[in-house]
Amino acid sequence: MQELGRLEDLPQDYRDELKELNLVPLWPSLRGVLPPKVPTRQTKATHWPYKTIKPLLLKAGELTPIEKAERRVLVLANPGHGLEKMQASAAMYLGMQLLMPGEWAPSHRHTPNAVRMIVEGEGAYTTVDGEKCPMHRGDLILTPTGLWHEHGHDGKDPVIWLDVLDLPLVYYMEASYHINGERQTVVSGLGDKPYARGGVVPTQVFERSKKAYPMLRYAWTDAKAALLAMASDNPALEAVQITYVNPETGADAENILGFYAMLLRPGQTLRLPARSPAQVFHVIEGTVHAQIVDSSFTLVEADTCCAPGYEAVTLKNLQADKPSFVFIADESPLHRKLGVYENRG
Ligand code: GTQ
Repeated sequence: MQELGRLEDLPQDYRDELKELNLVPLWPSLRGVLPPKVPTRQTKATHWPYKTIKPLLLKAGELTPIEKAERRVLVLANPGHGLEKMQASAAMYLGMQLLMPGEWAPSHRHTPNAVRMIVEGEGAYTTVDGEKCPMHRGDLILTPTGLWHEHGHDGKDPVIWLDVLDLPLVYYMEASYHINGERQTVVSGLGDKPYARGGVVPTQVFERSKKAYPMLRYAWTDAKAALLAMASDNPALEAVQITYVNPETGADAENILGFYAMLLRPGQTLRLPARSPAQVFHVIEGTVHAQIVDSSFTLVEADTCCAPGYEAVTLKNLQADKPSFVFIADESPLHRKLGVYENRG
């Protein structure tokens, strides 16, 4: 490949003059911004074991009252991006959030989209756009862009969940902001129940819901039942996987990030092809080995890891006698909408 001219090759007075006029020569940086064949990725394969996060999160519960935190979160930051950037990948943010019994995380809305994957504890709920969404382990609850949301807890034990947001992307776009609000009035008659069975949707005198986000809570019992049915009905099916979708349109549940759940059969090894989006893996049930570039992680229940884009990932269920279940978040909807999505096999 042709060596391009360096900045140092240019006379200092010329460089100074460019700088003064807010001008930059492209050629010394051209290969940096358009590297050959594969993008430069700051996202490093990183593993965040739950057993290391939980005690520190509980400690945060003692150190920082909810009023001083609003959201009591330890961010799972990718060292490849620099911890202060608080990003797991280019577009994904991950946080582990703690709510103690009786606490309330006040109502706000913001431009980034969020989801929560419930990790541990009973009795908490999120109210989104007037809908009270109970939290049970493995449930996925959406708080899409612009919708009011607040968290409350009527139970006895700490509740912990994983937040996944597209905050890094929205912040990079200079489009990230929030608005604080009043406690929401819960509206009855909303909720995911009418959507709980595939193939039928609620209808008002032949009119379908016009809501952009008709379903906000995806119960793990339903997602798991779908995966178990797929696995038992199709013994030859290699990738037993579901996508969390908008049940009115069939599109991804949110606009920027994609959410999926996967069943790994007892002892199964599954190679996921090298695709352009970065991915996050979180074990809902079981024990899974993940091979990502040069890193290999043993993920136990509630562990989370991330993988850069353009790399194959191999997952192995370390349970020989039981399926393992993995929640996956990725940047696919974003890549597809922007036309940069690739599957390199
Ligand atoms: O629960 O609303 O991890 O606004 C980061 C920002 C959680 C939330 C996060 C948020 C929230």
